[in-house]
Amino acid sequence: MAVNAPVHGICRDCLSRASPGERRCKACGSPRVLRHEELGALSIAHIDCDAFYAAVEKRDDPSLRDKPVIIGGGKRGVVSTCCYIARINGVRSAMPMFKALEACPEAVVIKPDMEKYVRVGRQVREMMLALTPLVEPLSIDEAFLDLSGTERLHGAEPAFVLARFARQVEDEIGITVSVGLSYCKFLAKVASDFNKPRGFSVIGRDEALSFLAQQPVTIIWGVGKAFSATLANDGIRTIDQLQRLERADLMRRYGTMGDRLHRLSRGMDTRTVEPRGEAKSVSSETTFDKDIAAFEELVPVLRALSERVSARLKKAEIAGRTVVLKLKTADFRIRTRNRQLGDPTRLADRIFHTGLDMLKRETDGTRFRLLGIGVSDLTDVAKADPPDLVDRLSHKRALAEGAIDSLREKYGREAVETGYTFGRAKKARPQREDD
Ligand code: DCP
Ligand code: MG
Repeated sequence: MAVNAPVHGICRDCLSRASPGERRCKACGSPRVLRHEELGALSIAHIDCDAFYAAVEKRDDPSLRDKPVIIGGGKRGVVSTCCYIARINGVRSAMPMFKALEACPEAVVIKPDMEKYVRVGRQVREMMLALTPLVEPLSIDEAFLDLSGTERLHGAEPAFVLARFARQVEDEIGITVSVGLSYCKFLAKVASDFNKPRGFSVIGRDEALSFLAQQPVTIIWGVGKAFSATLANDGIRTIDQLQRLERADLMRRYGTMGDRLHRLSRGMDTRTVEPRGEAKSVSSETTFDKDIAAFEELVPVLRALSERVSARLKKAEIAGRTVVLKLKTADFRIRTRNRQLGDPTRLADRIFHTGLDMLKRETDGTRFRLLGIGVSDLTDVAKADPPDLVDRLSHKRALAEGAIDSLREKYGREAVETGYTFGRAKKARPQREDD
């Protein structure tokens, strides 16, 4: 197709096809013409909304348009996000509010309205799903999309479909997004972050190695503060240094992470875009008012959350075979731990004790801001918690739990509190839940 010839382009404002050699779009004069040699051949995208919460608030109050806006505050007193004007002044996500206001005293501070953001996030996701069923959400405002094989359906190549999508989000929802387009998830995500806001970056196969060579190791998925410090200690700061090391050498030094460094530093990433289907897990989580490090303080919370999960499993008549523990550290790192059970369960007690065992290993002085527990590998309740469990005690526990459940049904949930939540149930009750 002629439009896929290397030098042709797409105007991101009026969506006209731009001819070779035109710096600006002939139709509308816009300089935002997308051009790339591999434009017609790439189909894995990552889309991330720009300054998401702040963009929604600006949309809803046009008087904020040219002002620095910070979303945050509340009990934790930190910045959730801020608009790009505030970023010019040095404000960043997760910064204490007092520091943010020192950096940008004229900023308008707005308390987050999560319900509204979830609503807008869903709208954006619906629009993505109109492009392809292969949408893998990563968070409220970002997702991977696989547009392979959709060219005939859309009558246009993925790059064009994505440019049209970005415009449509601006026109219909009133916020902006940044798009990354590549041949794999890793580079699509790197690309979407590349010229935010309102960005559209393309990383092709031919340039992947040379592009990566110039980047710091921190752009690699899984290389956070601690690991990049380890690498820096070994004298490794940029990806070209990784590219020069053998796989075996990297694995000897860093174990499985070494393998990942080897592959990603060379732009080798075969992970597929995994759409989120039917509920694959049932879970409950809570964010604390204040970070917690002490095991004994986390235990009653875990108990209360396990009971919630169990109640929902019982109501839906399902059970799960894998217990999943989730923790978010004070510096926003997510840790998840899984354990598979012999038989699926819907009992709070089994969920709790399995979670407790995993929690023990994680409480090493790290401060946590979030704790969650859930089960996955869902099955029909018929196979759950058979009475002939290897662990004979658990049958007794199951019976006891049945009795507790019927008491609760009769007298309400405060009527029966187990030892772990007794007297602390109010504090331990989750404030926020995710399915
Ligand atoms: N968020 C938060 N606390 C953080 C980071 C993010 O509450 N430490 C929230 C607010 C953000 C939203 O999640 O609006 C999306 O996170 P992003 O990292 O995508 O940040 P933004 O969309 O705000 O900005 P960017 O333009 O960099 O994507
Ligand atoms: Mg974002």
